[in-house]
Amino acid sequence: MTRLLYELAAADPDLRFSPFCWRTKLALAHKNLSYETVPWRFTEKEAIAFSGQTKVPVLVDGDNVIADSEAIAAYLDDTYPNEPPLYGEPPAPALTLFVRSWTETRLQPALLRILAPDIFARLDERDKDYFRTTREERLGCTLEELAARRAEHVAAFESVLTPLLTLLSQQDFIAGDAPGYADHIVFGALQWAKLTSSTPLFAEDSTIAIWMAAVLETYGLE
Ligand SMILES: N[C@@H](CCC(=O)N[C@@H](CS)C(=O)NCC(=O)O)C(=O)O
Repeated sequence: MTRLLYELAAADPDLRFSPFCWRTKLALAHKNLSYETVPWRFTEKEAIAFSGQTKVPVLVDGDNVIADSEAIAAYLDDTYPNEPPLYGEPPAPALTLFVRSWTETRLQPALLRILAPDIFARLDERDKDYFRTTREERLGCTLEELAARRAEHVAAFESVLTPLLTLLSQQDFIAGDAPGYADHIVFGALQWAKLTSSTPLFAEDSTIAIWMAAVLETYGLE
């Protein structure tokens, strides 16, 4: 059986930059599950219509179709209980929810203000109008206005990072001695930044870069 993951791609089909898809890719690696990816662009809604919604990641696992990174993580723990758990025992699932909440309400919005113009430049031509319209509406300003205030947005991002840097100065991973789904969630956001930002947002010898490399190394990924 081939397991399929529909994953967001840029004009370059090898540039897979979605923070949510990265969560799922690390979750699959954590569960020792192999898969093939299907590159997908923002405007290819019909290609994932079978999943009943309009976003990626979408996982096709045999007869099961699961959309939404959170639903996929829960499905993987339910379906593959003999593989290492993503969430672990209580209270870890509840604490992971807090990490997700911080990532989605603080970290990713701060990054989107920096990255949106850079992502736009990397997108397939077919996606550009859609991305500009939806993101300018979401952010309340044009991509050009965002780019003009990049330094301000980078400073805001650095401030948002403080709790993560404090944590990683005391332990190797967010989940403790080894990465768990909380690490996958935050890694996805920072990998999105690493792959799309026109200028590096953290140095190669920074705490963030060292932690990201350790997460990848855990799963034998590059
Ligand atoms: N809650 C969803 C969010 C997924 C999501 O927003 N995916 C983006 C790619 S990073 C997407 O497919 N966007 C399609 C669009 O904006 O139309 C999850 O956790 O999987």
